Amino acid sequence: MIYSNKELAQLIIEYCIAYQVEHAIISPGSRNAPLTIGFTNHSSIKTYSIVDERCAAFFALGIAQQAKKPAVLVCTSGSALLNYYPAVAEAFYSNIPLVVISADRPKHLIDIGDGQTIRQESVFKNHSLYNANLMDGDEYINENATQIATAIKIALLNKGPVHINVPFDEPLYVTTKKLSIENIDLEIDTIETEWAYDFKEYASIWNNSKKKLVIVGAHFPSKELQLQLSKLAMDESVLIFTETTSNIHHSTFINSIDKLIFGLSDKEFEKVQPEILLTLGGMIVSKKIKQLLRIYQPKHHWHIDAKNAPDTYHCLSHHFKIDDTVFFDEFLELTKPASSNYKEYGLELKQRRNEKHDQFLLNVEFSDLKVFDLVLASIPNNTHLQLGNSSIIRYSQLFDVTNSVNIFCNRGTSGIDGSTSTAIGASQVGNNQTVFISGDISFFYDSNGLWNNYIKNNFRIILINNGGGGIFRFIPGPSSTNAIDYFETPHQLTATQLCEMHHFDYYSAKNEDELNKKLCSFYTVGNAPKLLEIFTPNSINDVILNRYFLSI
Ligand SMILES: Cc1ncc(C[n+]2csc(CCOP(=O)(O)OP(=O)(O)O)c2C)c(N)n1
Repeated sequence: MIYSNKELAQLIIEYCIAYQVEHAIISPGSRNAPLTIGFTNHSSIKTYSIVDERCAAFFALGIAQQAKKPAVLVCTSGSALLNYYPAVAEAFYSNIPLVVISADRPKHLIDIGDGQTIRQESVFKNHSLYNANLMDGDEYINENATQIATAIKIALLNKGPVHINVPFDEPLYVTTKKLSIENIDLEIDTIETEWAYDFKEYASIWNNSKKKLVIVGAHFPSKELQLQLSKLAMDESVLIFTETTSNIHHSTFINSIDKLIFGLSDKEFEKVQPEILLTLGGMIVSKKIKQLLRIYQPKHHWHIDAKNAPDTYHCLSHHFKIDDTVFFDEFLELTKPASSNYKEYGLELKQRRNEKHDQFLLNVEFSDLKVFDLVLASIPNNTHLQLGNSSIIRYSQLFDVTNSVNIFCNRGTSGIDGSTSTAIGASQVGNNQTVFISGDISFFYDSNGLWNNYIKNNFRIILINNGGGGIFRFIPGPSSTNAIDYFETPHQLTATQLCEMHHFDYYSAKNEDELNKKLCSFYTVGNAPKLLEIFTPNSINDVILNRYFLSI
């Protein structure tokens, strides 16, 4: 076995192993050599080499999102570290465990004119769960060990990003065959979660209410939760709204919130306005439901989450600080059905909207909306689907996706800067085929995401190229200005050359026939990953979407 002779590097790696870290993504540099030597020489950790730190961090985010365990990032000193920030912020808001490890110069070499040196300590402090600023010097070894263990443990337990900044003095490349930290106590505390709740008071309010709305935001697929929610939904006073990213499916749940509530008159929405709003899961994509519930507030808003309770609807009244499945285990025992026509009203609306939706899509012209209809219907069972931000995630909310498909999107910060990298990272975990659907601006933004050696042959990208940021034609505002180009950023780029450079098989379609033909064989495994670029007309996409909403 080969180790760096730096005790701090040895400590970090031993703790990562003790906490069962399995993936480390390393970006190149010299200051981080002790860590690079340490991680790459340890067989129980899979290492990846990714040059661009922004892409490396989103790639790690994708791995951690799927593995539900921390992925480690390792970079050199200077601006390298700052390039992790977008993914750190995304991890912070979407509760994904990341352990960022940055190499630094010892304190006395900061701000004195040494190259590639910036103020690195606690640089992510606004968006991280813990910052371990390690100290240089043998006398600090025990304190450093505690700091490292605390950081990794917090990432794992509290699910979010932590930062460990490690000062290394030169020489950086000296190795040894023996750990010099063997006498250090590497015992790891066991991780326990505790909770104690008396639900009786809440169950009594629940049982006496006739209109109860449950909204499920982004959630890792959970059969247990799905079952619990279907039991809850047997009650005719309960309506369940799910988002595409909730990965919860049931024929009596409302899985297209916007489709249902768009166009409701005030009187009609009053019928939907709940007495109790029970929320769980992460971010909600539907802007409309947030707007409406902020106006038509429920008497009670309870949020279930072991960690946070964002006051999304400006009326949060209680936070059940426990895991949602643990909550329902107890709560379902105490609930009784109430007679009500609340659920019936919601389901009638759903049926009407779905009929209109089908009618509209039957005859609609080739456009972003039609492309979504065709593409989502083509996704094979058991696919792992990653969605880009902007209109991609919004369009997908209007369609049914089969329940064997798991869906993810970076909604923590809704950035367009790392979706490709995240999808490729996510595809490293498990064997299911990963399909990534992206808009053109997001795709070209993160084109460095394709620059790595880990893209599997069964990885697929569907690029909907509408020649710019289509969302800005649809949302009110940009087109009323004389600066629309600065919002939409129109362009003539295509992905052909990127595909050639990164060894993707390239396909394209510009009408329905071509698209149907290309989709037929698109998912079958070949000798290279594939990208299908679909060109849609930006001049009518927004008109069609507006017509769609009016018609349903
Ligand atoms: C890092 C970052 N910069 C800017 C934005 C603002 N923004 C939101 S959507 C968008 C355009 C996205 O266009 P595209 O990916 O082509 O998707 P479309 O809207 O056409 O579906 C921009 C620039 C953002 N979300 N994230």
